[in-house]
Amino acid sequence: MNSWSVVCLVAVAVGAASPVAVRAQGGTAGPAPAVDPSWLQVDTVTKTVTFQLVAGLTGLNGALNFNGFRDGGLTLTVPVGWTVVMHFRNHDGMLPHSAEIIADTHPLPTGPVAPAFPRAFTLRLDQGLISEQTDDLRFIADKGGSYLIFCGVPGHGAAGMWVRFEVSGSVQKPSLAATPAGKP
Ligand SMILES: [Cu+2]
Repeated sequence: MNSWSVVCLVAVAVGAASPVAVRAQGGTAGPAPAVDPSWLQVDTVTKTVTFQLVAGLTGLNGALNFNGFRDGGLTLTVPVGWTVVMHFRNHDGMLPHSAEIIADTHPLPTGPVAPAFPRAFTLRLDQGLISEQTDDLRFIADKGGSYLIFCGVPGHGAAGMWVRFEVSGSVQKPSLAATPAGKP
């Protein structure tokens, strides 16, 4: 490559950088969220699954998301009978958030409802936990079925702040996967 073409490439790269950066900050069509395998830890001896549940991980949906996913776009599946530990953390610098496991219902509740399993909810479900506060959900997934991980702060869940939680009698190991977003 001669020196002239190097100069041209640099000029193109610099010229392209600004509009791309502006679009990314606009946030309407950011990159598709990715599942981070480190969010899930599986202990097959004690049959315990530990999940890092992060409210407002990204700016998606005005930070009304869990781990960067909204409207059921992420599904945690666990075998029936396993112990589930969710380490909840609110990463949103602006809004309080909470989390609870609820039945898969439509329409979505507008605020906190009874959890589907005992202790399957964070403190201050209604008011939410403020930025960088943490709490643990710990329960036994002893009933098969489809559930939601839902933010109980009024309006948040209905605005898309929920992902899916499946308790399955036909899987041997927990898994975490991106799933089609949509209404429950
Ligand atoms: Cu919330």
